[in-house]
Amino acid sequence: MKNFLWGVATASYQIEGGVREGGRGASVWDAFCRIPGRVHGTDNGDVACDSFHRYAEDVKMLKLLGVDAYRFSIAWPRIQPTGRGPANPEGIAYYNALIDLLLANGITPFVTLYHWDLPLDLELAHDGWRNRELVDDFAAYARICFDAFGDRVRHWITFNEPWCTSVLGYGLGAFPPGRTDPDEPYRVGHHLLLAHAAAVRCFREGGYPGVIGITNNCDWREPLTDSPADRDAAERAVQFFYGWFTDPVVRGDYPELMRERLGDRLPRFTPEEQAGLKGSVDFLGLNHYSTLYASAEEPAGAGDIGPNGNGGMSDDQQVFLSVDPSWEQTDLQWNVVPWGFRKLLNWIARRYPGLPIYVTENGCAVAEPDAVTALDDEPRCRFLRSYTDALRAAVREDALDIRGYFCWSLMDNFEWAHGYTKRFGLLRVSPDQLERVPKRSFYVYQQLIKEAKND
Ligand code: PNW
Repeated sequence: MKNFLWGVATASYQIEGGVREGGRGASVWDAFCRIPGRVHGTDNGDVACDSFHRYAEDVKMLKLLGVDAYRFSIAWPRIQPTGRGPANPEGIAYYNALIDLLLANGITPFVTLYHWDLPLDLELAHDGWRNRELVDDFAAYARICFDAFGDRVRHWITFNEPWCTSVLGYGLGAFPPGRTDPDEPYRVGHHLLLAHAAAVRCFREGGYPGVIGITNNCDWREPLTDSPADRDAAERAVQFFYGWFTDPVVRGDYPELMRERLGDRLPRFTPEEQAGLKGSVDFLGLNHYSTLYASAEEPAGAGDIGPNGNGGMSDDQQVFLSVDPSWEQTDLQWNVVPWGFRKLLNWIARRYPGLPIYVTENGCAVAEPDAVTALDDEPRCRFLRSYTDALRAAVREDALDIRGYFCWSLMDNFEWAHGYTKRFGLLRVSPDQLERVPKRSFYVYQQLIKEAKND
């Protein structure tokens, strides 16, 4: 595959540590980790993979892996410790050093501006994303980043997975600020979309070189049967998932069927806001991890599908989700269904024609109880082969405009509410052993990249 970027992804809070260094302010995740019962054990991101000090080791491993690109995120509280006010020079210096080292090694930086580590002050003193004022705060923060790094960074992502911030943070309470409300996810999502548009406007009006987009997550929903009702249910589920945050940035408004179902519970954009949102991406980012069946009625004998099912928004969608018991599952009970990935890529390309797609995350959690199991991570090797095969079929047979693929993740890291118990890395890193050690999947991915380049 030509003109295709192979990469790996990480996120600031999950790898950096150094939370009280370099003038960094506290983030909502620092606080959330201290609330008993919210995160596994007493796990937190205080040290994580220590990338604040060991970023040169990360780059060395990226080089060895042979990737074209590295997707990482900037911690807002390193740049603006309270989320407002002037830039913190030490924060800028850290990312300058990382970016320069990447470029010196021929690796293209893909920078995510927001991967969930909101400055804590904005939450405590300003109600976080429930407050529309954060739209301007985010745009001001984005401008600082464009000014500081825009001479070298040519690929920008405003938000990582606004669906997770909205649904997990405000609907299910699994992420900060840990709220459970039926309507707040829609309000918060609305503000995130407006903040995206404000940042993109600033990027484009500022004449910075390069491209900007958003990363939305989506699982595939396969109709359980061929009935029109089940097909509609599956379509509805994908529109409520990917469409919620992608229709506005491409077409200027929410999917019609969301409006039909939610009425006034879904906030409205003014015509001016619609104009700002429409076409506010140069590419679409997709984070994809799993597939479920969708049906209009509860399937007979459907078991509990666990925490990644209807996600609290089921009443709004009227979709029932179920699994095929023959599907292999990862250590997070996410289903390994590579054909679902290919179908989703086709769905996206059909609904949003003309936009390049980057797969900004895909990967799997593997149970790795000891070092021997970890280094011989067979299930991850198979996962990567099967998912990159599906991707290559989508590019070559379905002729989709997909420009890159980023494996989640470069290394084991702080897996949010699961702490350090779930492992996604190509490199083994543990809280007591911060040295980066390649697993078998590291070499498999290295090989896959080489093969694909000769395609
Ligand atoms: C993504 N869900 O998170 C994030 O972008 C990463 O930071 C994270 O480590 C990775 O996937 C693996 O979890 C998600 O519940 C978290 O559907 C939860 C869900 C989806 C994605």
